[in-house]
Amino acid sequence: MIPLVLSPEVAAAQSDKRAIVALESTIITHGMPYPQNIEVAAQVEDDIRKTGATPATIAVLDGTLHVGLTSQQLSTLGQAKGVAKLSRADLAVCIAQGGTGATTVAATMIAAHYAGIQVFATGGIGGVHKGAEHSFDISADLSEFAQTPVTVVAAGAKAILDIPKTLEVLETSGVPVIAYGQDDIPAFWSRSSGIAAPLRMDSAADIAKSQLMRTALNLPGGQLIANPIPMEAEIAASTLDPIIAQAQAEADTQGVTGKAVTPFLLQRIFELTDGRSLTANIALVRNNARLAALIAQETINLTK
Ligand code: PSU
Ligand code: MN
Repeated sequence: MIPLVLSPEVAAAQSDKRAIVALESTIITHGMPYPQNIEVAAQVEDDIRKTGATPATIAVLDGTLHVGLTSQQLSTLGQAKGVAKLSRADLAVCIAQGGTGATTVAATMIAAHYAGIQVFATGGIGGVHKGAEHSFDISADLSEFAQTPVTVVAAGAKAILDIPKTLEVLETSGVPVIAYGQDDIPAFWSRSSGIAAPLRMDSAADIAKSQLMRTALNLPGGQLIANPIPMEAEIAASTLDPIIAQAQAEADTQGVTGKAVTPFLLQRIFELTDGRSLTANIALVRNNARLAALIAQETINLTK
């Protein structure tokens, strides 16, 4: 009934019960400029393959939900103009209307779970935007964590978001926010936000075990793993703070709202840092993919 296609690589990994890591596609269409978006997407997939796990990039192409894209499909999607950004509200509509769209964290979690994939790697999640007390701009990603059992590895909340408010919303929804290997919540481009993480874990095996334990306890929902950017790639928060403030002010002046906010801010920060934000973004996504592959492998080991 659901038009679903697994790539041959993902189908083979499924039937052999091998580790699979889901990847989102909004980061490709709305999160990074062309041509780096396609290069990074391919690189991240290869990072996962090198660990022995299988990558499954998720998108809707002409009304079909794809779990795993061929390199041709990735490249076409990465160059396409005006691709829809699909969150929880948009996924079924896009499929029903035969459309093409890239999946956000929320929609990727839904599709991954539907396809039986338990681990997903990305760069940054959506969260509570600065000024949300006026705009009510809170990403649907947060409520997805409360209901869909997928472990998501991200580099913490991006500094374009209000990190304390994002943590509060996740706490209210009962979502475990777990810093990997440190006490602080990482702040995407910087290793530390100066804010203590609610939880900490130091091994992929523990992360895999706690997701399985949630499910065993009949607790719905997933976990957010906040993995700090590699040291050599980080950008100091003091460098970024004024740039983020400028990008945010421009968004406010230009009346940017809704789905357009996150892509607008990312693009302006890319321009204002002369591309440095992108270099850091690439390093952290690859780092997250490698950790996600370890967690996926541990999950397989524990469920054998
Ligand atoms: N943060 C990033 N890069 C991204 C996104 C967020 O650093 O590409 C994308 C993800 O797909 C995320 C979405 O799920 O933006 C959140 O959008 P919104 O805030 O409109 O829910
Ligand atoms: Mn939003």
